[in-house]
Amino acid sequence: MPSSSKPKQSTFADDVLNGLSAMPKFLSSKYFYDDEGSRLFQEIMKLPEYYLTRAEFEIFSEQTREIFSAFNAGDSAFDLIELGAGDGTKTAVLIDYFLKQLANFTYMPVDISAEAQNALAENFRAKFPDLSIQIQTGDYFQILGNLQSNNGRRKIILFLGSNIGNFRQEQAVSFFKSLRAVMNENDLLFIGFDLQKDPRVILKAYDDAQGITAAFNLNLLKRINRELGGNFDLENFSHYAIYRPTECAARSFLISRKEQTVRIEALNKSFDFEAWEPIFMEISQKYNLKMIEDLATQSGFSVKQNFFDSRNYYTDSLYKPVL
Ligand code: AVI
Repeated sequence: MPSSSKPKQSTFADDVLNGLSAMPKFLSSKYFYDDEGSRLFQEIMKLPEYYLTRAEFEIFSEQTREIFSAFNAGDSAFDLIELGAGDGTKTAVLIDYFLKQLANFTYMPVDISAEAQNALAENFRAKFPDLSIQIQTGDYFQILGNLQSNNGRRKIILFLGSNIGNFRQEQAVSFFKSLRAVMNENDLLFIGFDLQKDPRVILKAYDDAQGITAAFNLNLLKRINRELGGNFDLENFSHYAIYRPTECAARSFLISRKEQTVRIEALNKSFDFEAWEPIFMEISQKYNLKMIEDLATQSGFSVKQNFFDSRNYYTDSLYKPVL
């Protein structure tokens, strides 16, 4: 494809302009993860209220053997490809077991940022000297597309941590359809879904007592100040989270505590806020089994197996391509 016909990737500045000009205003949570945002997210994962990470870790630790046999197809070699690997703590549990079973596989963490990847690779090389590891930096679909045509090995793709929950329904379908398009019939997709449960438990996970989630949201305003020359006064905004059981979705907002105007130099524009006006920041979709099945069907997969934690708070779901 000639480069001029490629769809233009929107930039941080474009997205901020778009979101703050809309009614109601919004910002995209994909921009939460600058250095400080990534550090705050590490803290969130350790919070007593944020059950998601521990639930998925329990599944990986308690059902390692079952996961291995669901992944395994005889003794054929495979690539274990992790999209957005983070620090790889959960995956390390699988890798340790797979190596002990003498499985023939290569671990491929995929991320757009090389920095996190290098730290992960260094850690895993020290921990697992026998592991074959190949860092892949760049666009998910391009990398998977290259693997599809190049090496012909089975691919097991991991998309963990309930990351799919931060997509709207139509975005989730289109994301999985794009993955399906670069998968072969024996490949598998392993996805972490946070399940519906007592709404009070969910709400607390997004409104913790120490205020770390509030700082995580407010950090995006700090990022706009630093990178785009904004003058948001963080004291004038407060974090507010809701969970709507009819939609199975938690949402977070930053609320303008007073009437104010914020200037963003890089956009050469000022934005007016009314008192108590919200900025929609993030959706965290929760699922039930019917929604997980429907998502599979709509995007060209069927559900091969679900793995649950002991409280049924969370599931890792194994999707296989439908021909
Ligand atoms: C990364 N993602 C799955 C987290 C979630 O639970 O939606 C992000 C997060 N937002 C607030 N706390 C954690």
